[in-house]
Amino acid sequence: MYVRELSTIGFEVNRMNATCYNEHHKREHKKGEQKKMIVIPAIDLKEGFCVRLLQGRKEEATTYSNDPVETARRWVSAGAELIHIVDLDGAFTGEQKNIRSIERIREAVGVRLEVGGGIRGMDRIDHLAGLGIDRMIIGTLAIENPQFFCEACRKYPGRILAGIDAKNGRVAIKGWEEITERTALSFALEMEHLGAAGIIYTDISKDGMLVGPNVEATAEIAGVVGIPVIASGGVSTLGDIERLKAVGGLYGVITGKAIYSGSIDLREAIALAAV
Ligand code: AMZ
Repeated sequence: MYVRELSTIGFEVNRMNATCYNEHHKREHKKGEQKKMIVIPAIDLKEGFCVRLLQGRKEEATTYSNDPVETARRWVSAGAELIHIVDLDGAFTGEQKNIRSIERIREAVGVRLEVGGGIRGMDRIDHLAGLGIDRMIIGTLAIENPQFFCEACRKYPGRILAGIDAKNGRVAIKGWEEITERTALSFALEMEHLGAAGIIYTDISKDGMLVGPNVEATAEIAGVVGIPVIASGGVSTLGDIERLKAVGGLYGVITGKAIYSGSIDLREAIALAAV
């Protein structure tokens, strides 16, 4: 299976500008040697509110706060060193709608911030970088325009992450309302080739469901790429964090609903993952 996937990648990459390879990230990240992970709290923004969705469906939003800055401060005071922010309006429509909230979070906290959702052009990346956002996450445009993804990686080395959101192993885009033919595995390999600084792998059927992460699929992705992988979707207990740690070599895990609903205490999760 891997052979077929890899040859697909070779074909796709060959069609593109050969100068677009970024060798710098290759195999720098040593897999399986360490179990320590960071726990990354998520702030998903919809019309300025902090929400959580069920399996990404916008009509099933639960609002947790009308104050994203206060939420960010809360995660920082629990020990977060990196916050994952998604502009959901941006992901669904392609037009970022929560930039002001993101800007205010940036002004309020000193920890690293990664932002995705609605990044559909270099001007959007430039703008976020200008605001002091540390890492930008690209999903839809990485599928639609790999050349662009590659150019972004060259312009912002170490700061562009591929957001790979999968449903039954196939990559979803545009707010997860469109499922492509691409397998998450082949896409992950392509993203690594093109210079991604890391991969955020989300299992859509688990997201917001508090049913436990898809450990097998995450391990499969982490097993084939040499860049850092962050697991996302479904984490609901400290046991889930233990299971992801046991995979070995995962850079981190994103948690959303679990910390908002209180099924996980962020401080405890950070401490557990850090050893
Ligand atoms: O919940 C959703 N429906 C959703 C979501 N959380 N749709 C997209 N996203 C996130 C992805 C990634 O971080 O996980 O938005 C980012 C990708 O956005 P885009 O606009 O580049 O496809």
